[in-house]
This record gives sequence, structure tokens and C-alpha cells, in this order.
Amino acid sequence: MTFITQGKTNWKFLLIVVVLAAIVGGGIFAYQYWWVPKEKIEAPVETKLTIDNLKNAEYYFLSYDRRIQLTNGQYEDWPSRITAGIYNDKIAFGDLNNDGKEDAVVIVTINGGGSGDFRELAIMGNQDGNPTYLTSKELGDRVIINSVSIQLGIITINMITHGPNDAMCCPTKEELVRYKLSGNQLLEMTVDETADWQTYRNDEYGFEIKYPLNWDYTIFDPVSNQTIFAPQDIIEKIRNKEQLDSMNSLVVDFIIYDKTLIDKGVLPYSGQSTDYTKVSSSEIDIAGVKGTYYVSEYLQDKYSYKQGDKTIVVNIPLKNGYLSMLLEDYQYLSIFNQMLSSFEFIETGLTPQQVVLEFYQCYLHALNQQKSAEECRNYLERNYNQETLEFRNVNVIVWAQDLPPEDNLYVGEELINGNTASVIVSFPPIWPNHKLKVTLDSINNEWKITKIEDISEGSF
Ligand SMILES: [Ca+2]
Repeated sequence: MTFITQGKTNWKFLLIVVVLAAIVGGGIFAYQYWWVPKEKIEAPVETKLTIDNLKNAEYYFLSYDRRIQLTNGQYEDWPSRITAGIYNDKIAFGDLNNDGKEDAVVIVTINGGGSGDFRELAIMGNQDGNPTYLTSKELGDRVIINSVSIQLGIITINMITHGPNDAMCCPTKEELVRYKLSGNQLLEMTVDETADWQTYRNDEYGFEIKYPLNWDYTIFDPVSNQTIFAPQDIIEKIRNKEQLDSMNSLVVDFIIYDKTLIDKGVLPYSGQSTDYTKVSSSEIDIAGVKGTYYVSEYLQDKYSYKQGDKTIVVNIPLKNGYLSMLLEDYQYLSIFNQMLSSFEFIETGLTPQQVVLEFYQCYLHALNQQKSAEECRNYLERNYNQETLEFRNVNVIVWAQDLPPEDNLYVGEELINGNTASVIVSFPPIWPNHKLKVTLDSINNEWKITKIEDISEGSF
């Protein structure tokens, strides 16, 4: 991205980024900046559920097949010896049915007079601020609930259940269960649905993210690092420029706002409502950092969106800027959220280009120390510990005896595709026709050279 620093291309570059941001963000940036009338949109009336109204709501108890109205979190029916209640400190809030309003999960407990004490997970929907029972799940007799949380629409319960040798009184087996709401049903999730997903890795900005097995990605604009993720057939169409008319076709994409952009005032989306969108925002914990999760709802038909459609922007701080993840097509919400929860920071070791440079510095070193090419090769083999290192037959061994000064070596184009990278090395101006293609594999988050090919045109 060296040309950003060249004064004469700044404006053109900025224009590209601003236009791009306007297109990708559903026009939100540009419109809020230049065309939105200054009157503010009325803020929607607060319709949040509170612990107090959850303590005074009606619940359905599965274990006793009965609807019970709680008063101040309790219920007592002495004739039938039934007592019930909720745990005030085991309540979590979050939108579970994607209507943009925070719902709640509540742990309820019911006892029929015996020693059995049954815990259930109750899902309370948000109807204009009133808790409304949606569904529930039996968790067990006398299990201990450690914590309940909602993250990206996924409910996680940390609890202690009964191991094979535990008495009913005293469970000891720690268990983590996760549920998601699908319609009015609670689905238990397998431990990691993303286990067989593919990994996108970005060494420059130090993060990786998973995407589904039958999906692919394409770098749409290398300047802003805009990268689109979608099912393979859609990516194919985008690559062939067949499907760019509809923003929804972008499915999931991201833009990296690095320090250079931010210093120039090109900022990630900041969530203002417009005359055609209503935006709500919430803080989200992603891989240990605080991000912001914006949901925009279209109040009228606009671009390729219909009234009521939603898009999401999530800003995640990186060491050197912001990653802005966008969901353009709301039907992929659950995949988008899973991609987000797979986000991880990675140790930024050497980039493929740096590894290649280091590799060539060895040759320079060998030259200066009067070491032989053989010695240097041994050094590299030791350092890279790579049995498949296949440079023996490449002319580079010969060149090592007569290497150009460091300035004349150009470690050029770098292409990273998942765990494989290639770097083109050339030697202008001494050998302008000479090029090498160096292939690297990422092994345990470290780039290792696996192959060097002479791709020169014409003879040396
Ligand atoms: Ca909701």
C-alpha cells in the first residue's frame, strides 16, 4: 500500500474508498454525511426487559405442565405444595429471535414438595417491553447453574450436572451447553459447528476468521482490503463480474480501516440513523476486545433493500486500525454470527515477504562471510527444518556466489490463499528478466518456504 503515502494519489484513493464505503455500507456513510437533513430522527421508545418485570411475569413450567404467574420472583401454592421462582442473578439479555429487541433467558426452578428441585431454562420474548413466554428446556433435578449468557444470539449455560457416580443431592460434572432459538424451538448446539470450516488468515493485520466449507472468498478491492465471503456459486459470479448489481449478493464482507485511512479521516461506520434506516447498536466481546455491533433496519425501500430488511456492521479494533465486518444479506445472519465468534487474533510472525527476505539475506550473509552456497543451504535447512525445501535444482544456488547488493533485490507481489502463500522475487535492475516464485505454507502459524521456482522469461 505504498502509494497511499504518495501525495499525488491521495485524493483519488480517498475518493475510491469513500465511494466504496458508500456502496458497501448501503449508502449510509455518504448519505448521513452529505444528504441527510440535520433534524434528528426520533429515538425509538425504550422497550427493554428488566429484571423487575421478569420477576413479575407468567412462566410455563415444563416439569409440572403448568402456567404460573410469579410475584416478585416467587410463587407458593401450599395446598398443592408447589413452590416456584426464578434466580435473579441468572438472567441474561440478548436478541434471540432477530427482531432487534432484547429478549431474556431466565433460569426458573420448581419444587412439588418432595426432594426434587427442577431447573428449567425459560426464553422470554420482548413484546413492547413486556416479557412474553416463548419456550423452555428442562435442565435437570438439582443441577447447579453457574452462569448464563447470550452472545450473538447463542445462549451458553455453564452448569454442574450429575456424573455417573453422583448422588442426586450433589452433582459434580461441569458442563457447558449452548442453545439457539429457531422459530419457537430451542436447539441444542453441537460443541463447535465451525470445526470443519475453512480458515481465512490475514497476517498483515493479525487475525483469522472461519467461513463455511462450501463458501469461498474473493478480494474485491485490494486498496481497502475489501474481501467478500459467500457461497461458492455467488463468488464465482462476482469474480466473473456477473453479480454486482445487488448489494445483497455480497452476503458477508469486510473492509479494513487501517491507520493510514483513519489518519486521513476515512472512518469506519459509526451507526447514525438516516431518513431511511433505523440503527441500534450494542457492545460485543470479540476475542477479548470490545467491538460494536450495529443493526440497521430499512424504513423504506432503498437500493436493493426492501422496507424491513436489515443489515449489520460490526467494528472490531485491530492493533493498527479497525476491521469492519458487514452482513449485507440478512438470511445469512446465523453464519455471520458464527464467523464473528470464530474471530481470533493471531501472533503476527514474519509475513511471507519477510520470510523470503530473510531467506535471501542468508545468501548475502553467506557471500559476506565467504560461506559456500552449501553452508548456507545447510543453515536454511536447519532453520526452516523443512524436508520439502526444493531449491537445490534452482539457479539461485549458483547466484549465491555472485549476489546483487541488497538494494537490488526486490521481494515483490505476495498472494495469500488460506494456508499457502506465494511471493515473486525479482532482481531489477541487474537481472530485469529474472523472476522467482517462492511458495510458502503456514505451519503452526509460521510461514515456511516449501518451493522455489524459476519463472524467468527467456534465459538467464
Ligand atoms: Ca428479540
